[in-house]
Amino acid sequence: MSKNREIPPMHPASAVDYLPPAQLRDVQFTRLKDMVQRAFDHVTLFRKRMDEQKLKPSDLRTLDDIVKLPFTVKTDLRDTYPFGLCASPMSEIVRFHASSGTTGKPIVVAYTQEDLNDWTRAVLRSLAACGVHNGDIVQVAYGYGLFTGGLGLHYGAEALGASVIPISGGNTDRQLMLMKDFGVTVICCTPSYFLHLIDRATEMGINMKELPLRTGVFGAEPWTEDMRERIEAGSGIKAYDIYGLSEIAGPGVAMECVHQAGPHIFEDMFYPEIIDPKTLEPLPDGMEGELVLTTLCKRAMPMIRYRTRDITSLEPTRCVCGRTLRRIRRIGRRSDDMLIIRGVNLFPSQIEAALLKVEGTLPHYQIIVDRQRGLDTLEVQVEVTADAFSDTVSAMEQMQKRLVHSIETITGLRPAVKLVAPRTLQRSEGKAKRVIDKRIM
Ligand code: DLL
Repeated sequence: MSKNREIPPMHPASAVDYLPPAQLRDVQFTRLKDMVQRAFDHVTLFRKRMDEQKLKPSDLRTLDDIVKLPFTVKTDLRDTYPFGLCASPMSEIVRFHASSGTTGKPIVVAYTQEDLNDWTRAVLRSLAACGVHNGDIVQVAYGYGLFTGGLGLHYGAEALGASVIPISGGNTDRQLMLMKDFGVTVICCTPSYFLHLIDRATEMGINMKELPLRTGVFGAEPWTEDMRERIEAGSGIKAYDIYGLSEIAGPGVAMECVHQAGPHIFEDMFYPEIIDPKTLEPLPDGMEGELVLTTLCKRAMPMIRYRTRDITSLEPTRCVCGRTLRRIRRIGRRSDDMLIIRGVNLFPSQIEAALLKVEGTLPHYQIIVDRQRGLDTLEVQVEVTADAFSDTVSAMEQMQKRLVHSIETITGLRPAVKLVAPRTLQRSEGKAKRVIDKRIM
């Protein structure tokens, strides 16, 4: 079967992707003023910070004044857990999602129905940008649930008029069976999982190049141009980069168009800045730094100058597609120690919090991340006290089980846990080297 690569006519929701820059700035400024007023009126932490800086929403005279506003960081969500940053009453909130925090508790994000509609529109525009249309059969293999990937792509694809298979993550053989039997044309999952699907398809005697599958919508973790080449050569599809984060909405904050030249930010909804992560000073387009995003439409949980910790730059040139939305360079690293394992965010401090809950362990551990046949693996080596180490085999097994359970409860990831004798793990002079990441992308 041949892969149909015809580019569909522009979807009406995408018209705003092409707004003249001056008009786009007008839209951004009007929305920013409303957003800041809303946060000032309803979010205690934001109001307190504005008061400390002797700032009022009316001090925003132009869009560029955004640099005067205080930043928001991930720990603000932790410190106000679960609902402290909400600007809407519970009677207007219709959905929560959650993502990893830096300790035992997740960070929580809330949406009103209008927020969900806006997010759906952003995902619709994302899918339309890479040529997905009604008539497509879309397999959503991102996780459904508290993670934003599954439900985010689900509603966007439905709104586009595509037929959605809400299969969620995992169960690889079933994924491949449905892909083949239903004639799936679009797959949405993490790029590493898709590499795994290619490997397994080969083992099962399925030639992906002969399937109607033509488009992959890949994100939620860093990936490289090399991975794109491997994916495209191994499956005959076109692979597109989708970016997003729970704090801002979920997937669909930025998305590549058919030219595959870096994700366009939906700037009418999410205002981007790049700052130097050390000095916090704004950087011009083209310079690499930390991406800071301000939600321009969100009601339930406005985010003002949220420090994403993702390192990138804003492309100074216009894309050949004609969109006026700026593009970010592919995100390859972060300015903090967050790891992404099978699409799940993990902070080493969460592992530490989990270990502390189990008696007999020492505060020395090492996290070893690897990739086997496209799938990330996680091993945690933990030093245990001399007493615990000389205990019976069954006592050691019990302890190992408790550790696996504790880590799984806090992180959502089930690691292999290896107990080691005191003083086995290498000590470093300065900062302990907690993470060994052996993945080559
Ligand atoms: O990963 C939302 C998402 C779902 C995006 C599905 C794309 C597809 P979080 O779990 O909050 O949300 O993780 C957000 O993941 O700050 C980045 O560090 C990383 N990330 C997301 N997309 C990309 C990407 C979702 N395309 C964090 N490239 C972000 C590199 C990405 N990193």
